[in-house]
Amino acid sequence: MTKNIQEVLTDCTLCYHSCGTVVTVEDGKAVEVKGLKSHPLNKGMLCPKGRAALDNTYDHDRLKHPLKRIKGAFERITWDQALTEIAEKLLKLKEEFGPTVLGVFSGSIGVENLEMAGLTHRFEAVFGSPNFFSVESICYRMRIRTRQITFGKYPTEELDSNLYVLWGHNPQESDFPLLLAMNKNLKDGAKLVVIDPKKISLADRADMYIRIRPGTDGALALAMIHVIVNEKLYDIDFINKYATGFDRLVPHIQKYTPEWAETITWVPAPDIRKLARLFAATKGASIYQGTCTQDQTANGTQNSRAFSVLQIITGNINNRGGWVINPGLPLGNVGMGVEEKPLGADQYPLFYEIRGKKSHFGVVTCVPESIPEIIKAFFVIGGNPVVSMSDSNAFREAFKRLELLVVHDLFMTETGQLAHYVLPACSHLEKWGLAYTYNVCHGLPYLMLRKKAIEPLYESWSEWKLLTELAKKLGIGDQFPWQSEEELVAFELEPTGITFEHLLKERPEGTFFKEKIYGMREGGFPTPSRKFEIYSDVLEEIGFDPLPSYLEPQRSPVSSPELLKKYPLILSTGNRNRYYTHGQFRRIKSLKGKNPEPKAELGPETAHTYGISDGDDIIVETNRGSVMMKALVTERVAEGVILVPHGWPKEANANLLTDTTCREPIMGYPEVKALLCAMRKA
Ligand SMILES: Nc1nc2c(c(=O)[nH]1)N[C@H]1C(S)=C(S)[C@@H](COP(=O)(O)OP(=O)(O)OC[C@H]3O[C@@H](n4cnc5c(=O)[nH]c(N)nc54)[C@H](O)[C@@H]3O)O[C@H]1N2
Ligand SMILES: Nc1nc2c(c(=O)[nH]1)N[C@H]1C(S)=C(S)[C@@H](COP(=O)(O)OP(=O)(O)OC[C@H]3O[C@@H](n4cnc5c(=O)[nH]c(N)nc54)[C@H](O)[C@@H]3O)O[C@H]1N2
Ligand code: SF4
Ligand SMILES: [Mo]
Repeated sequence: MTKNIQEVLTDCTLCYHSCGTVVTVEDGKAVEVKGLKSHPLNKGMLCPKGRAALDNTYDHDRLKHPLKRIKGAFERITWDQALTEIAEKLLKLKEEFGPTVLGVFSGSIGVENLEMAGLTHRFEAVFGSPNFFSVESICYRMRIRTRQITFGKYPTEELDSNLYVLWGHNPQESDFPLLLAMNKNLKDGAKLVVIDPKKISLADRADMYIRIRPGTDGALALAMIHVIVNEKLYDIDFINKYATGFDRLVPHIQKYTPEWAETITWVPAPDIRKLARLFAATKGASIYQGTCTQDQTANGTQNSRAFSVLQIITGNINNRGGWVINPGLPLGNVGMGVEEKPLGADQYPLFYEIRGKKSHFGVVTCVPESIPEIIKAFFVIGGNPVVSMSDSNAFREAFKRLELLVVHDLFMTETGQLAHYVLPACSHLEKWGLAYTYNVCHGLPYLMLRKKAIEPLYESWSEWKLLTELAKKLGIGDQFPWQSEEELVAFELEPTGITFEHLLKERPEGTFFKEKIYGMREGGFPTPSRKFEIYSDVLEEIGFDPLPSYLEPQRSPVSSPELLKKYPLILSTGNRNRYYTHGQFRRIKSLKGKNPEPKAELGPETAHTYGISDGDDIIVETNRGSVMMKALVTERVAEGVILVPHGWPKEANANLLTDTTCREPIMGYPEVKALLCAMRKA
């Protein structure tokens, strides 16, 4: 009998980049995955995770049917029983305490998965609760908010640049599309600067490598502004035409000399001057801000502001290779918000609202302290907060206090272990969606259908099916009007004028939905002054510095000398690794084989001081807890610093070391890039 063989053009969702793939399906089974040559992001290449996509989909450990925890053990139940019981419990809690008892969390997978993000958001709003949380309250949205404050819109770093300033960003591990673009552009003469406490391997090809003390990036950026201002290296025509507040920046910046910054950052003043001159002299230069690195420090919002100011005063906005404001894509809005404010909105108002424009996200670091007083039921859809959120112990203890915890995932996770119900989810190959390669992927205005290549395995359900069916049980089914996943995607596409059919039949490889426009537009930008706001009234109104400023990490040799006695080393957590996405894929042999153990990286002198050799088992400890990892001793890491990866399970979970109460003051993000720790041989 001849085999039915199909080639399905779809995207990879093993991380948020959404690279294009070709999946070969034989008689309903996906048998091969390759990179899609015509896709502008990955041009036919796949990273190791992408190549292992089918191992993830067909993993034996996939959750196969709904589970209910009864007296500490999980028992198989039917979907109908699970949804009936969950709905009954939710209605009872709502009746007794009101709808805000429900919190919904969607992880990093929900950032690139429009349907997951939209439907979970809608579900929580229709139920009547404002308490929707995504990883975006610890990652990335801070930079979006800050750039919106400054520019009115969100400009992004592009794939192609004349000067790449990797500022706490390592494309080799975390940003495969950028790595591909850099490989080409560096060969063609683009320049590279790496600012990182670790001399990442790309730094071997850099024009400058700047070794910085973790958490002090703001001081370096301010000193660069100082040099550019005082040496008059700025683009005065650009500033006069398009920016406000430069006159107030000039006196403000005087105190931030390179010598001042040297004592804080460990970067020699002459290097700061050299870096500032290089940056100001290059048209088409971009700061590639670590995707979460800066966000997760005490000065996160102000760091993003300082980077924005550097781009503005050198005229590097909307030019090729600079930061570019991208054409918008109006999509059918699946998500909804409610009038009431979510958790954290009063404490961190800019995360929720800028100039009257609301963004319906709660602050996830506030979740543990709100259970059970405010939140009593919690849904985790595509995330593993007990491992991924800071202060795992606080999340774990809080989740134990919940009356209802529901987890929807492909696999049993540490969060799932605590749940009352664990529900099996489809992989990206088993459902329809819209791949929207956009903000995080360097502003590429590209759209592609995420195609259902195979039928759902076992009893797994998509987010659409789960939330539609649960809504019916709750009596709010009319709020989920889409009869199929395809209908939902068609609804998302409606305002774009590009149809589902067109993408399916004419452009299975995807399409550019708009051309990028470089150059400055007439009529200004959507800020009150119509200009880029170097001086921010928005920040001033809520009591923060309207001009970029510097704040030491809360736990640091400078700000907490008492703590330093017990915890003498600087800890930064969460360096990415190309074989894993956060807590995922450690069960895939081809990936685990490449990086079998969690490794804490430290310099040789530091290792020597503590009697540690490469490969030793070590304990790293903070005021919150300890982890056990292997020591990786390398000259690449600054002395006195330990770099610890996140996403490892149990006793190697980096978030046993972090602290939800240690937060950036403007947006409430956890400080996990600059803490204090101790270390010893295990
Ligand atoms: N393979 C893989 N790719 C991923 C992910 C993954 O888990 N695995 N996660 C994705 C997600 S959700 C995100 S948010 C991004 C994260 O992307 P990024 O936040 O850009 O993280 P990395 O690329 O690991 O780069 C972080 C670099 O910052 C350095 N660093 C640490 N502390 C500091 C500091 O205080 N200052 C400076 N200047 N540098 C510092 C580290 O040494 C490291 O080289 O990656 C995405 N891509
Ligand atoms: N200490 C420290 N902690 C960190 C960081 C750090 O730098 N340092 N980085 C943080 C950052 S930036 C981020 S974004 C977070 C990420 O935090 P999370 O998103 O919570 O982490 P993941 O481990 O990727 O969890 C995703 C889960 O979704 C499941 N999944 C995959 N596909 C689907 C699907 O289609 N449907 C459903 N329902 N489930 C699916 C996976 O099996 C996995 O269990 O981690 C953060 N944690
Ligand atoms: S970078 Fe790798 S894991 Fe991420 S989408 Fe591309 S191929 Fe998939
Ligand atoms: Mo992230």
